[in-house]
Amino acid sequence: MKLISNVLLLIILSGLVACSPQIKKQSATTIELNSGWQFSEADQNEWRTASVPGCVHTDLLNHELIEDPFYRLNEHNMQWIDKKDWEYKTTFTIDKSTYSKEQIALNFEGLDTYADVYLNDQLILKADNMFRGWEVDCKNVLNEGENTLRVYFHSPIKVGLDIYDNYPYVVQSSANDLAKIGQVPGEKWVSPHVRKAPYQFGWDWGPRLVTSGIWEPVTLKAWDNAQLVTIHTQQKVLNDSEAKLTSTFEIEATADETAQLAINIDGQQLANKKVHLKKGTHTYPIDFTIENPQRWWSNGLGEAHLYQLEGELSTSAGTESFEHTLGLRTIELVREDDEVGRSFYFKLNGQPVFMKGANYIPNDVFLDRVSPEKYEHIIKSAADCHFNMLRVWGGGIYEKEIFYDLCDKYGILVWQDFMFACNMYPGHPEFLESVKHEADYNVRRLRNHPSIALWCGNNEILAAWFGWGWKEDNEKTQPEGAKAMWQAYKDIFLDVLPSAVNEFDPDRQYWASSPQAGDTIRTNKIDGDEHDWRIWFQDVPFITYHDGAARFVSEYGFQSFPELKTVKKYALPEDYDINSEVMKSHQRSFIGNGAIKRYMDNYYRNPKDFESFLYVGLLLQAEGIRTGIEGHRINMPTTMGSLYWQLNDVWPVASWSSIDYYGNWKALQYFTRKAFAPIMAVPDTKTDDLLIYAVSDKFEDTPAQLNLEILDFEGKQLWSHSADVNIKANTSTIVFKEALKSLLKNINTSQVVLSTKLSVDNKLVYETTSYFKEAKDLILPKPNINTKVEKVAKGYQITVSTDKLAKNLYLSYDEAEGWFSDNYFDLLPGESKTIVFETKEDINNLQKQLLIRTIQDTY
Ligand code: BMA
Repeated sequence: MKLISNVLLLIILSGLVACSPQIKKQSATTIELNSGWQFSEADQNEWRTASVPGCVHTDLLNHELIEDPFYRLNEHNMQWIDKKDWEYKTTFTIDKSTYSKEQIALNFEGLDTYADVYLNDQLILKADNMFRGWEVDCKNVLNEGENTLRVYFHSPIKVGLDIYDNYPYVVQSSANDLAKIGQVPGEKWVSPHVRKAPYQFGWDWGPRLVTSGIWEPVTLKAWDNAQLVTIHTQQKVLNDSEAKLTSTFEIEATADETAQLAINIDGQQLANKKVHLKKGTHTYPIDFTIENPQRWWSNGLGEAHLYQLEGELSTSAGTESFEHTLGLRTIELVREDDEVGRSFYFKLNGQPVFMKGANYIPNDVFLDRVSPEKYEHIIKSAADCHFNMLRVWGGGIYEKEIFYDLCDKYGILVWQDFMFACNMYPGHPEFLESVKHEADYNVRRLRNHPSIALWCGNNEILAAWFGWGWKEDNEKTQPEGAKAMWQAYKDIFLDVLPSAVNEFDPDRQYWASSPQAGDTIRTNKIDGDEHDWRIWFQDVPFITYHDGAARFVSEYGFQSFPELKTVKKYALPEDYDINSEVMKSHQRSFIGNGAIKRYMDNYYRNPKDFESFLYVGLLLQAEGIRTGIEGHRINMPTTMGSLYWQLNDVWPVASWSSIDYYGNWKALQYFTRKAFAPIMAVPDTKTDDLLIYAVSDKFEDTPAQLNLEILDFEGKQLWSHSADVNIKANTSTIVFKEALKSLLKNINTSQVVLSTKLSVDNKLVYETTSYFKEAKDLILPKPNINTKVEKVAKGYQITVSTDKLAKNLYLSYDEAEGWFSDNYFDLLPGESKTIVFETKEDINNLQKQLLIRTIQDTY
């Protein structure tokens, strides 16, 4: 009924207001200014074509003025770039009708970082923060006809050094600021002072390549009467029969005027309203109702249903619209006292949901290189592996729109950090002002995305201040500085940022630091979120993950080098040794190689060569983090989140990532698809009993069949067990328990595999293999593996079969780009499996080119 009455109203009103798209009179003209740009080193007058959006490094690369910065040790020779100033310029023409508009503004959506902008040689803007947009009125400086726009970028290092040298104390940074590689005089940490992507100054998985450039689009907007600045849509009521919403229009008007607002959902007008615009910038709410709403669910729990919202402002000058996607859901971070301590879990649409996912960093050190396809590949990979959350970590960037659009679409919730990580920060008024603008800008930009679940102030600063000795060290060496740094912490993370959330996105919660326990303490196991780095940094075994970790594990991880195919892109055969200069330079963790080696010795036999080392290293990481995910999930509902460190890479490197820089899935990514499965079984063979946990994310109990088998490596069944089990909803339950001593009485545990299968309605929903000994202690026979390769529409289909256990079978085409539908899996004796290698390339001599490896080949 409601809809019909709105349609009628529309017909009546259409006589008054131009509503149909065909007859829409544009009230605003928007011109893109992203072409015709040139760049030059400042004062050198050597102008060459440039890309906008872009950066100086990729422009130099496109002109072959520098070599590939990722290749071998090239990064070290490119440190001069960030010590120079650079200029960008373009010309554009303004026609009469645009020029005659009342208001004309230039919009810079992102300038990296210290940028003086000149229009027709007149300074119109001095920018100093990469993370915000800038709108500049330019009517008085603009010409009808030709105009020149010039942007002068000051070296962020030189500006940073200037601030650093004149600052009353040293702002504590971490060793992630690779000032030494950056060849910064005195190895000074300038990064805390510069509001620019922290990871470009280096990180323990990243190169030191500090860019300058116009990294987001530039537009010019001209308008008469009024402009629709933005819309914020808030959900007031959501139940099965209706969603009541309010869209608040922010409108800037040049004079008082009567205007018309309208809301269209999926092309249908649901509300309109006459408003009296007041001169200046003001807000105007309009209410509307969606009948029988479809909810937005996170991946795995239902459809991530999206509505398309279009808000229209019509004045006597014409109609302007603003669009955003709309997802109807409730989300809440639940913090309640309980028998363990205090909960930390997300409730989506009223249901507690275990968060499965990873930490996300930018996809390149040069942001302009990340194609829409790359974004989609990364987020679709996460969704395909049952992730429902990514944490946009605070040392990268507030991501581009496309990232959140994809998360909305694939049902991936976003834990959104503000861009502050592992540094203390200055707290002088100009800095706080800059941070305030940055926070306001990004909260306003992103708040309509249903995927965003939480705003978080920073990464590991609270932990560093209280737990890494920063407080004590600074209190000793620079007491006044220590006081000032803590005050700045409170100002930024307990005032400026939460105020921005409160003001512009009051429906979402704010969490000051990750990790944090309670409201103040850095970390503990009973309250808040936790970064569990005992594994990796403290050398404890992987099984420690089963110890009943914290309430929500927002970081934990283990490194690997990428596969050989990726190593080949940055290293020569003569570098194939993890201690070579090139490989060491592509390993940024100060404990990296040693930690990998020590853990490898605990679980695997010594790999016989470099290629074997890479492959075993990938398995080591995958097994370790699988143990982590399983440990967290079996601890449900005490633990309600497992976000490992880290999903992706910014360059080809040894890191904690599960997908390498080129988009190849490491073994870990394949393992997450199993470990994050909606229903899974976790065999635990590490205590006196064989325990089988069944874990479910479903909201109803699932009757299932459990099948267990112990097989020798030739395929002979030595023991089996089948039972009907009830898999309890949204928790973890033990569905099998038997003393290992009696179970393994006559069994040689170095020669057997345990196969665990869960079936629902006679359909296999989960299977996994486990062992009673570490891989190094297994006596593995040499399997005979058969392969058959056929061309299929998407690429090639490979069928593999084996006579004996093929442990962690790995397939690769070193020379072809593509993606294997499965890899690094155990193939049981007598089993066969069909895998698709998706590729656009034609591969000659397929059978020969296919490389196959199992653990048995590594020693
Ligand atoms: C955490 C992250 C990153 C870092 C990772 C590995 O501290 O927040 O700072 O890269 O650990 O050391």
